[in-house]
Amino acid sequence: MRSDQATPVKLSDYRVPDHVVTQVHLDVVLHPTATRIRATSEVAPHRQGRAGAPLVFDGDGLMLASIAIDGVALATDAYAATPDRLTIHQPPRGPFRLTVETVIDPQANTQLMGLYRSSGTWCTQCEAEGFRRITYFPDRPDVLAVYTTRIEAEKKAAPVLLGNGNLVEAGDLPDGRHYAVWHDPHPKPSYLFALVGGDLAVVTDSFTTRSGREVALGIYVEHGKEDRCAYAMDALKRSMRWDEEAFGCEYDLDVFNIVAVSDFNMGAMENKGLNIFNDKYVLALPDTATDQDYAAIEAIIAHEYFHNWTGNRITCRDWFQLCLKEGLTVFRDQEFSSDMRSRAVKRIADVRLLKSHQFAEDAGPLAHPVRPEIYHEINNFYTATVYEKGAEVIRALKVLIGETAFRAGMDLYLARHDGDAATVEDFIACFAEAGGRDLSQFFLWYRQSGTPEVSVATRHDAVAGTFTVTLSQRHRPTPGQTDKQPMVIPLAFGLVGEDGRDRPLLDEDGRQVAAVITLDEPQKTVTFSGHPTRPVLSINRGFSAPVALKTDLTAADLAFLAGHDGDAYNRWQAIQSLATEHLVGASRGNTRPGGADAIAAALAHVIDGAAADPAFAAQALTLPSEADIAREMGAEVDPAAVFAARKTLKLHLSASLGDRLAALRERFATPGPYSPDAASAGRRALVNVALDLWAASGDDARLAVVEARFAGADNMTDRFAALAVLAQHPGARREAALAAFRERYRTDALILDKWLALQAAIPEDGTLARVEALLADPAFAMGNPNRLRALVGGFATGNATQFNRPDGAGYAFLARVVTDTDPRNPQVAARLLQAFRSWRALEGGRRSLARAALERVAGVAGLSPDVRDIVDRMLS
Ligand code: 0A1
Ligand code: ZN
Repeated sequence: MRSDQATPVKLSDYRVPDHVVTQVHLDVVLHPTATRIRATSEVAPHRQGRAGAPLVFDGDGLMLASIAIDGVALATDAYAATPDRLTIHQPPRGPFRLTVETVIDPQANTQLMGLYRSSGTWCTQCEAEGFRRITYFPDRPDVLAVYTTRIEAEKKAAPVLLGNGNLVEAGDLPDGRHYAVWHDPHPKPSYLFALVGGDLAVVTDSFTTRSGREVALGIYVEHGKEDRCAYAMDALKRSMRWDEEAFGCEYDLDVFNIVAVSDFNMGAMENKGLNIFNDKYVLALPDTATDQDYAAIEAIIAHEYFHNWTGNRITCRDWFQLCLKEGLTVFRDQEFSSDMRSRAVKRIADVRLLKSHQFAEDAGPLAHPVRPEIYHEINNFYTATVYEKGAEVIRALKVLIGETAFRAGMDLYLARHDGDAATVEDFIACFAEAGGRDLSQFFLWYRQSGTPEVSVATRHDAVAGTFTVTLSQRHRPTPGQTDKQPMVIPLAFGLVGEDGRDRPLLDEDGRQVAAVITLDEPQKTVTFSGHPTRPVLSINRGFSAPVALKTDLTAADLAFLAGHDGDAYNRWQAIQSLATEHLVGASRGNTRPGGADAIAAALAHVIDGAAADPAFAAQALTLPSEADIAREMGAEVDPAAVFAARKTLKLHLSASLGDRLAALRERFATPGPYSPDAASAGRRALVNVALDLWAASGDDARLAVVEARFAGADNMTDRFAALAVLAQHPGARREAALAAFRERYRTDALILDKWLALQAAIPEDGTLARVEALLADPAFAMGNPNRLRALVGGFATGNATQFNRPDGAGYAFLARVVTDTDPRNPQVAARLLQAFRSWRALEGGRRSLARAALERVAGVAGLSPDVRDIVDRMLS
């Protein structure tokens, strides 16, 4: 296994490969511990490569069994093969056929990269650099080849054999064996290669593309889980249709298969024609999945499908361009979900996620640009910055150049770069051309890390009837970046009059102006006329730019916007700002008199108007999280004080809004059997968030109602929501409900993950001991990423007071799990370790305990490059 890789990879070092592979024939004989792979590649020197260069192919932990060129075995002095590299000293000057044979052990592959086994199924994960764990190959995204894969296995162990592309041949062999041959006509990089072999059930369907191609759809799952695939299949068909309508992208093979596996490092993978999924994002029934699970399945099914064009047909030149496929595909899946559900509510959910994950990343030691320029371990760059900020940057581009130019730019990109391994420059050039403008300043969004801060000051002149807005931008230093340039920041806005309606936007000369201010200098002042009375500024509407905003809006302005802003996103934001300001103050021991009452009044208004959009009301009633408050505080954070401040506010709201909250249960009860549609989900979300606030008082009669809802629920959403409320309140009711849930789902690991995560998040001193005990529960398995993320990840990222215990035991626990996990699965270990990413913002005592824990990790010999990279950056 690789460890402590020393030399970083730099964008500026990019060179074309010396050799390319245009076609590959893979012959794979599956075996649990000795799978044999014969790879025959058509190799040619690259036109712009170095003439006469040796051939160097990547490997990772490989053993070469044989090697031949054009059918002739190579003399041992003609090449050198180490586990991580194959070198042919003097390869032929023209095209030739190289055959290499390797033997690998899928059973022993606990990293879950390359070819591995999950519950007896052989499957692959090749992004980013996993293909080199299967065979020697130029394992880089700019080498595009046509793949033909023959898979052979014992028929009993693997009746199902799947590959990329279309099935061209299959048949039986002697001795109970069989084979299948798959051919993918679309040239692709090695990271999109996949194969699956196993004893799986399949659910089938079909889709006819707009030009009339019949596509056979299959979702492969463990036997007995067939009834849990219907929602994923439906989401897939809706994705295929939507991509045709919204982006003109049509599917391009006769087959599209999805395989759900139970051991997977990430969410899912877009392998050409053969998407492989973490089963968490496929399987759903009303009794097993929450509304949130359904929404995540819809989004991830769509995301992987949309990669077929943005990622697969147009791929990345190198891994620095990761956002080219990821940011764009997240943007596309967000648009899809917005069209399927409520746009405003989706936007709020996306911004919540962005702020909690990406803003936190950008503010700490792991900050990096959307397009990084250096990395030690590419696996650590599948980040919120590359994905979520990468999507936000595209959204901001759309606001900046307008919808028409944006669509024209997308069309141009898809047409011009089909079949290419492209760069972010190629992408942006299409919009510059389509919009007829210079986007070089815009490109800073890809190069500068950190969240831009925008300050807004306003001045009203009643005599002149003018309203003046002064905006300025500030960029704090981030790792490796001290001097930054002013960026171009498109801020959608409106001026809201006393009647709650937007006033006309007129410049000083009375001319109508656009509803976007583009801040492209350090400071900018804009004056509007026609305002004898002061309007209220609603800015960054729809979160048009991913910035941290500081405004001079008063608490009264915020309350007004919460009730009247025509932009739903900003109505939500106003409430959040009101609550956050209060909670930040309270966490530092300063509360403004009447602060909690003002919040209660705003929420009462939300409740009274909830019928207009229950899902929106649910978002508005959800208080800022502990992490949200900590992020706003920025430094010297005491998580116990944050928790106490939030708890106090909840108690206040529980008391003052009690009857209103209770009434929501009746008003918004969902009639009839469970349906995961957005409208019903919105009603449930509202009822359940109200239940949580209402029961926050801890009053026994209220908890009895919650307990009854838990026992009587006919779907997972309501059952789990009630359980989560009970979990906040120590006592017999909680323990009984947890035990009942455990018993009901005892054979369903995926559902017990919810049970593990919920207990890990209990904000009480006893939780660490509970978590340690759960490590020994049969529901837990250290080797399974979902289990680890649920229990240990749930504790480290979902339980601010207990992970940040003042005695440091939470930190020590995480450090221990990370170092234990690292030798087995470095990627998962490195991800868990990122729970420390905001450690520098803690108050002194916790800060030094966190540092000590990180230093202990750093001191472990033989760390993987993944963990070494994270811990080094965290401490530097
Ligand atoms: N491209 C996938 C993400 C992914 C990345 C790495 C993986 O293996 C370690 C797996 C999946 C996506 O964006 O969905
Ligand atoms: Zn993706």
